[in-house]
Amino acid sequence: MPKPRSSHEFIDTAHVYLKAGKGGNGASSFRREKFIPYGGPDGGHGGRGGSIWFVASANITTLREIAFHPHITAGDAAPGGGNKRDGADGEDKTLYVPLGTVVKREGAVLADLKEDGQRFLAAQGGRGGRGNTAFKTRFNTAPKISENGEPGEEYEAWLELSVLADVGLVGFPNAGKSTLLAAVSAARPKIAGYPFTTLNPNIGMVTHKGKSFAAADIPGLIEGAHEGRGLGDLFLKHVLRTKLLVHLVDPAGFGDLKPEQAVRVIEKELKNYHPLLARKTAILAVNKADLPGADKVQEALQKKFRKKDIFLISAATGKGVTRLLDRIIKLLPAIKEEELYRPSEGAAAFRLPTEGFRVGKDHTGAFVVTGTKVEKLIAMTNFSQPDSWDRLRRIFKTIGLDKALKKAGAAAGDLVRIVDREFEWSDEKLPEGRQGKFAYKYRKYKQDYGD
Ligand SMILES: Nc1nc2c(ncn2[C@@H]2O[C@H](COP(=O)(O)OP(=O)(O)OP(=O)(O)O)[C@@H](O)[C@H]2O)c(=O)[nH]1
Ligand SMILES: [Mg+2]
Repeated sequence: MPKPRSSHEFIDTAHVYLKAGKGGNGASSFRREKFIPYGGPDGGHGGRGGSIWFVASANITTLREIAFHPHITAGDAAPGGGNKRDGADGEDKTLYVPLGTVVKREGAVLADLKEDGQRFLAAQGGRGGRGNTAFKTRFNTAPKISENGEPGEEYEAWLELSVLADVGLVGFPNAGKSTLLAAVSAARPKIAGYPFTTLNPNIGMVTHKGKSFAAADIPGLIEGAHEGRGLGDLFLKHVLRTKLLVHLVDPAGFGDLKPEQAVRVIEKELKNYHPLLARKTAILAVNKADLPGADKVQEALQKKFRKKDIFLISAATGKGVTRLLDRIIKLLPAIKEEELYRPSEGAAAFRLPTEGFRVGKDHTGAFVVTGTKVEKLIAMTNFSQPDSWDRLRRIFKTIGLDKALKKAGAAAGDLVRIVDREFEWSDEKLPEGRQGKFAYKYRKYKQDYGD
């Protein structure tokens, strides 16, 4: 499991391992009463395994907690008992994530958690196994069959935070991005007269003339950021979802770069990171208007970028800031948010049990059967009950597994492996009432499931 990127407070990715709770085993039991030596079946059902939920919360700003505790489990359920007692459900686990957290599995987006309180069922707990009361039929009034609980859903997920803000502040280090955010919102980012003061995104809510929007200040960019220079482009994903960029320009330029060159470098870096950033509406603003020469820089830039309306502001004195905010609240309502993370078919796609199965062969010549439905049947069969075992053989026949194995060349004595069980193939005619080609003989292949 890759280590979180840094031990710093702000963590925006987490690679986690989810394991929902196992369903409880069903019970096989019979009523005992005076004068009724052999009462009816009364085995209760197992409880439902606990599920894992992610809930978006405006009070959380980082994936830190989750990144440092990546093994996430929910509670197993209790088994059913006699006297029709059903087992207790396993406890759910709820994890709070910041707004803007995207959940991925095998590259597919399962969920994009954007709204406060939005819940996502990340891993479903297993169904409880049915007790023997459920298997009573007209022909079998005393079934000695009960199911094991279904295993909980289990997989590795990637969480990625891409903060949700309407406006992103970009530019070279030291341009005054944090100063501007502090001037217009209640956010208190660190401000200092040296580059790379800001190491994490800061978000502030701006209220201007009755309108509100969220603004994000990210660490400064330098040439080659998309190749990892400076703090690189690690933080550019946090402006991907903004509607509008405010590109702040230091009238002194940056290092040897003149302001005009500096503007072009930032524009190139944005474009190289993602074409979407180049397409975004961007406002250019020359900051530090209180310093001599800033107005000349603004005029010169205006001549070079004729199509743009270039602002002249001072984040420190507030000069020109009202006009800039006026423009932002005027533009924002008309800009549509681009759907970046479309939850494809969502988690449901991974949950559909595949009806089919595959028959293959391993290097020892044993037949290997795979498929979610078949594997689940194995997990839920109580092999200590001959009747359950019989039921499984019947199901294998019904779903065509016997035929498929025969077609694949299975002969008497061959081994058939499904998950952690090994069965012996039999060609013998089975006694009355018994069906299927799987011999009684079976053994566990790997670990013990504990039934
Ligand atoms: N004179 C003057 N100085 C300013 C103004 N705005 C910011 N500064 C100064 O510029 C320096 C850098 O400001 P920051 O807000 O930290 O710059 P930044 O763009 O956030 O820088 P990084 O976080 O390193 O990317 C600080 O010393 C500020 O006081 C302004 O309008 N006028
Ligand atoms: Mg800063």
